[in-house]
Order: sequence, then structure tokens, then C-alpha cells
Amino acid sequence: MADGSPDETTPEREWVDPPESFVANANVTAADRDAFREAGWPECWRRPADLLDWDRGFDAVLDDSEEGPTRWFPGGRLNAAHNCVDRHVAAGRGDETAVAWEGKLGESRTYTYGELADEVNAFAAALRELGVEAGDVVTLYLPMIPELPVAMLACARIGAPHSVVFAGFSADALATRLSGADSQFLVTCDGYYRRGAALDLKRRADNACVSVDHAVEQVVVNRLDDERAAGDHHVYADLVADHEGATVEPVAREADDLLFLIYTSGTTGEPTLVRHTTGGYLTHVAWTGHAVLDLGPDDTHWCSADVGWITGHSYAVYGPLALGATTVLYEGTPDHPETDRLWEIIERNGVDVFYTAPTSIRAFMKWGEEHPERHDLSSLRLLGTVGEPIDATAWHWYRDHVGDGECPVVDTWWQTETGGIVLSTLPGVDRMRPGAVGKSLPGIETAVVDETGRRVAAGEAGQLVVTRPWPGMARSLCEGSGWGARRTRTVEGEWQYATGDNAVRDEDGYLHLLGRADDVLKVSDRRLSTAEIERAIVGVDGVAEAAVVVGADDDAAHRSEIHAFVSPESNVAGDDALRESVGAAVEEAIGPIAVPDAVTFAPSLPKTRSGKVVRRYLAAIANGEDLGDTSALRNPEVVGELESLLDR
Ligand code: 6R9
Repeated sequence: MADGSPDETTPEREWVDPPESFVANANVTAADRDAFREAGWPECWRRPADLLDWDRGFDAVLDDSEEGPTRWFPGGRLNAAHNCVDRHVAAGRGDETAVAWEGKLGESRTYTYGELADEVNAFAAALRELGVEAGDVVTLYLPMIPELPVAMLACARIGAPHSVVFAGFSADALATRLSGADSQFLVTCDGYYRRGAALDLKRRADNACVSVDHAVEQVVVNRLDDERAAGDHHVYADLVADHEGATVEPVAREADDLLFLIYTSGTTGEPTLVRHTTGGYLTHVAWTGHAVLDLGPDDTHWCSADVGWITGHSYAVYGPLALGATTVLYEGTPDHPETDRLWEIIERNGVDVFYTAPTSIRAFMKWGEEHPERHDLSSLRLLGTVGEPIDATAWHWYRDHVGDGECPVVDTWWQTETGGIVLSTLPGVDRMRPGAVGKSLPGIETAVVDETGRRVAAGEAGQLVVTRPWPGMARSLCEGSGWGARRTRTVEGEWQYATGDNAVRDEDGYLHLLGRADDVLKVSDRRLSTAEIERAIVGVDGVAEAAVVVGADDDAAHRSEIHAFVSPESNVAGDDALRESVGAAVEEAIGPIAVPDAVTFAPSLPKTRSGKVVRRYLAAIANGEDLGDTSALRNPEVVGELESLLDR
């Protein structure tokens, strides 16, 4: 398995080589990588852009002149739905499967590229008739059902940016996103199943709409039943039936016209709006789908992330469909009805490439290797992970028990803001190092820097920055320097985007990610902000202060635990009633995914002399880790009190 000289087999210096059979057939070879390097930045991005059909060729790869924003592929025009659907039908692939859906109740449904084209056209025609014009934002509040990618592509077809809101978010969270995007159209559904229970999504959507200042037109997909509930909304199935056979000419968009908006969690209490462009984003996800996930038209790809998050946008929808692959969409949870549900789906669909999060892999490990081993997973030829660091033990387990000890594993680092993968190994070119993500992809440059933006030495920790624009970059990052929300700056003439992640580069140049440097929480593969959760908690009567941190994995919830430290007002008891109010407030403001798994009431929270809560200590306390030196705190005694409260 690990080869090379003996010192290379110690855990930190371990190398694992991809199998020769994979290398021989990989989409991107060492020669391709060299050609990419020789072309130089930004010209090297011309070839990835050639993976797409352009209605008008671009005049230049990049315009990063001093005046105005950075623009990728200026002058180019294209349509994302044409690229993800029409061109595959035109190439005679209309009968091949585009979307393979696996429903919560064991039902399955497939859409060929031809069927996808028909429904996308029909729904695009319906949206137009409802008054949606190019540039109007359409909010999609839908669970993992095929109507979600259909609606995304229908929006793309008519040039209306979509804004997908994760179906697990609350009415309040949806309302904030509808208002923030000034979105007057909402596609939702009557409800969906989660852990055996039917959830009423429509009621949440209605509650959100009444608290938005402008009128919102609703389209409702019937997921739970076909009784067309009367109401002041349109029924998706009726709209599609009424427009059956319609053809809507795809609108040619400028390369930097918006394809979609997506809200993510930043360091403030407000959700951060991230906007992605049509040409740059689609180039980036198609290219990384081709080069890193090694996808092509013959592949069945399964990215297990929910389409409500960026990973699902890029690698469950746009990337695989732009490449003409089959994408698997799964509505359920990995342990329902049995803990081998995923392996059963992989076996039945002959999945070639599986892309999931370390948190899921850790759950699979706990459930036991007998589950994957009971299934024939020989169709798999590449595995990927994303969302948080994966340690070497989980990496090996994944490769040994899911990948039969053979499949290359790509650990891919990226963010909502980067649009697509930024750091990874190229599976047919690079050696892998379990526990490290690899290097920047060709055409992308990164560095690890100190607070002043200067590079630190190998082995030293610092913040990961990207030092040159890349096609998938969010629009706000294109709009000039601004160290605030945009997190871009110029250091000694060099442009830098600060990722908010700490990292260390080893002596072989491989990057090891150390977690967030800011107050963004990665609760497994979901991104939340401490400020957003804390604001909801502090809003509860009787709460003086609160701080939240991420703890160990909670198997039942398929994610890491959120641990809240709450300090009640002096005359208020920290009891179960208050604990319940805290949970309810977070559920209402954000949704069940952000509700703390543990609440510890504390007389006060550890603070610096300037009064800032030090979450690092709280995380160490929650996880039973060593605290180190606490003498810089204004109130070091509180740490001892907290530890005794947690019985340590
Ligand atoms: C794609 C996605 C972004 C944050 C990012 C980092 C963490 C993602 C990672 C990883 C270590 C990896 N992250 N991939 N950390 N290794 N391979 O997850 O986007 O939801 O915006 O989160 O996720 O902390 O900054 P997003």
C-alpha cells in the first residue's frame, strides 16, 4: 500500500500511490498537468473553458485590469442549462440517465437527458408565464427531490438566478433569505419525510412569506400526496402538464452574469450572500469534476451532499451534468431503513465515483465494516471527501472498506466562496498523503501566511490564502480589495483572498488543514456561524451571554455536536425550562440543524482582557482536551468552574 523508502511510511510522511489501472485511464495525466503549467496563469484556464459550449467565444481569459471588477472570460456568452442538458441530447445521448433519484420511502425515479430536457423546458415556460424575467431571483426551498435540479436548470435556462435555501432551515431563516435577495418567486413543496416523519414545508414557507415585505408568488411541488391542496399557489405538476412540449430558447448569458445566489454563514449574525457567475463558475465545476472527480459521460456519480449547500450545487448538479454524467440524488439518511442503505444504492446504481464528508465516514466506521463488505462495491473506482479535515485513520478505512483498498481517495478542500475545488491531489497524477489535502490545483495558487500576509515556513501554521483569481471565485471577491466582508487584500503588490482556514504546509508541499481561524462553525459538513446561533440564544429571556462550539460527533444526528455555554442573568436559574427555551429559540431562528446538543449553564464565560469570549477554551472543555496556559484570561478561574460543571 504505502511504498517508497522506510521513512516515508511513518504516518506523517506516508505516501499512497494510485493504482496503475487508474493512472492509465485518468482524464488528466501528468502530461496534461505539465501543459497546463506551461500555458501559465491565466491562459491555462482556456482549456477548461473548452469543456463548455459557448454561444459567443470569449475575447480574453481574464480581465483583471485596475479599473473595475475581475472578470473571467469577458465577451463570452453561454447558457448553463444548454450546457448541462441540451447539448447532451443533441449529441444523441437523450436516452442516457441524467438523474437517478432514490426516494426516502425506497421509491426510485430516473430522468434521462431527454426527459430532463422536456421537464426543464416545460417548467422554464411556466416560470416565464408567471412573470419571471432574466435577472429575477427565484428562491427554491426544496428537499432532495428531482424537481430541485429541474427548477435550478429551468431558472438557468431563462437567465433567472436561483437561490436555493436548505429545506432544513426554519421559516425565519427562509424569510431573511427571501427578503435579502428581494426574491418574489418561491418554489417549495407540501412537505417531505425526515427520519420517518412527514414535515410540513408548505406551512414553513407560508409563515416565511407573511413576514416578507413584498408579495411572493408560490409554486408547490406535491411530494407527500397528490391531493392538490387548494390555496393561493400554483401546483408544479399542473404547470408542467400545461406546458408539456414547450420549448424555451436558452438565454445566452454574459460570462459574468449571475447563475445563482447562495447564502452561507459568515462570522457575523447575518447570513452571507455569495453570488456565482455563469461562465467562471461553470468552467470551474466542469473542470474540477473532470480533473479531480475524473467524471465523464459514462460515469455514475454520487455526491451525497444536500443540494441546499454549495457541495450539492457544484458536484451533484452543475459539475456532473455539464460533463454528461449520471448524478445520483438521495432523499434519505444513511442509516434508514438499515445502516447499509448507501452501499445498497451504490451497488444497485453501479456508482463509479462517490463523494462524501468525513463525518459520514466516521459514522460508517462506527457502524462497522461488515456493512459495506456485504455489498458488491466493485463499480467504484474513485472516492472523494469534502467538508472538514479527514484524519489518516478514517482515510484508510474509507479506501480499504469502501474502495477495496484500491480506489484513489481525493481529499478536496474548497468553500462556498471558491465555487469549486481548490486544493486536492489529481487522482491520476499525484501521490496521496492520508490526512493531507495535497496542493493547489494547476492554475490556482495558494500560500500559508502570518497575520501580516507574509509567507510562513514549511511546518509552521498560518492562514491559508489564495494568491491569484480563479474562475469559480464568488462575485464579491472580484470586486476589488476590501479586507472586511470580502476578505481580499493586497500584500506587497500581491492579491490575497483570506480563506478563514488555518493550515500548515509540510516539507513535501502538501497542505494539512487545521480548521477555521474565524467564528465560522463547521458542524460536520454544514456551515453555521457562532454569531447567528448565539444571537438566537441571547434573545431568550433570562439569558445574559452565550457562546457555542463544536464538540465530538453525534452518531444519531450524523453530525458533530453543538455545545452551548450559556450564562443566565443573575436571578435566573439554569434549569431544564431555560434549556428548552434555548433550543426552541435556535430552532425558530435557524432550524433544527443548529440546535445545541448540549447546554452548559455557567456563571460566566472565559474572556480576554478586552472582553472577547475565548471559544477555544470552551471547545477544549467541551471536548475534554488540555487547555494549556489560561493566564491571559481576565477571569481564568471560570475555566476551572466550567470543567467541574462538566464533571471532569
Ligand atoms: C465545500 C464546503 C467551507 C469550509 C472551509 C473549511 C472546511 C471544506 C475541507 C475543509 C478541511 C477539507 N472544509 N473542505 N476542511 N479539509 N477537505 O464545505 O464549503 O460549506 O462553504 O465550508 O469547510 O473550513 O473553509 P462550505
